[in-house]
Amino acid sequence: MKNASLTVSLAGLRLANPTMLASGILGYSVETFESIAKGGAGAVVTKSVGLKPREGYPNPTVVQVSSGLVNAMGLPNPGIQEFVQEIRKAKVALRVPLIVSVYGFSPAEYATVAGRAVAAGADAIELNVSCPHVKETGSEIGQSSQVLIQVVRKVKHTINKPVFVKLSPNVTSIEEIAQAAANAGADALTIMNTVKALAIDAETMMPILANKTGGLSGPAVKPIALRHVYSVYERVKVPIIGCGGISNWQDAVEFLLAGASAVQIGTAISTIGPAVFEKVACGISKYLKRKGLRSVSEIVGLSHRN
Ligand code: RRO
Repeated sequence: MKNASLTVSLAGLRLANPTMLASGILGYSVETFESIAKGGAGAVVTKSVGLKPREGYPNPTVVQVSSGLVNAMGLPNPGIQEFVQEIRKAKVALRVPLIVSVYGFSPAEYATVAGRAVAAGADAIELNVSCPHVKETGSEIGQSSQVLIQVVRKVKHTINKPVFVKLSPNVTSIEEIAQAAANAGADALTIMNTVKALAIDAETMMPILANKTGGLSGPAVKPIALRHVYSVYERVKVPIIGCGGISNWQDAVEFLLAGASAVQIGTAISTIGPAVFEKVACGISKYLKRKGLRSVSEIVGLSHRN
């Protein structure tokens, strides 16, 4: 039997395989994006960029805990004016779709930054409405259906590229928020951002991160993300990108079976390196072949059958 096809069509984008670099884990340079594409990623998502440059929080900004990382970087970024130069270079250098993650403090700001990113060559925009620890943006936008709808509508009116919305697990009903994003025109939903968390040092008797609280990522959050993907898939009819603790092909397959059309990998890069993408893609391919299936799309949502 022939090898299974790993190609995925996601909101109009063509991915050679269903793995993507998750926003946040790596910086803003073309060289980094190239190393991720060489590692086998089907697409890359940049760190979140806003209208103005931001320094982010002082160190320490990341701490390792059992089964994951807690981070509070505080949205450090060069601002869109500076970043468009990297987007332009990346468009020339990269053979995989480039998705620019965008944040703002108002619907108009999200739209302005998204518009500039698309003008510079972004293939799609991912709206960060889920950063757990920066005031007046991130999850403060994404926890209110009303505010989220305004942001998504404004961005959709401004650009003519696919708009992904990255959702927060730190809400009462992710299904309700997901439905609101879809109603407002989201082309895909990325589920999920980090889980609000805290690490304390017993010796100093203080929180470890300078910002005190942060967001947990890595294997510890995988079952939470999987559950959110599973339950949003039953409610909302837009493609889902699974994100949360994926570090091997089995994890990725579980997300596809739960209803994700593609998966994002972030924290696992810090332990496995960029080769994680090829390893995961190769594992999915062997799995499909072993099951006698011909394409990734055949297993999307398959765990929902009665
Ligand atoms: O920069 C951060 O501290 C950060 C962001 Br923007 C985000 O979306 N999620 C996260 O865990 N950290």
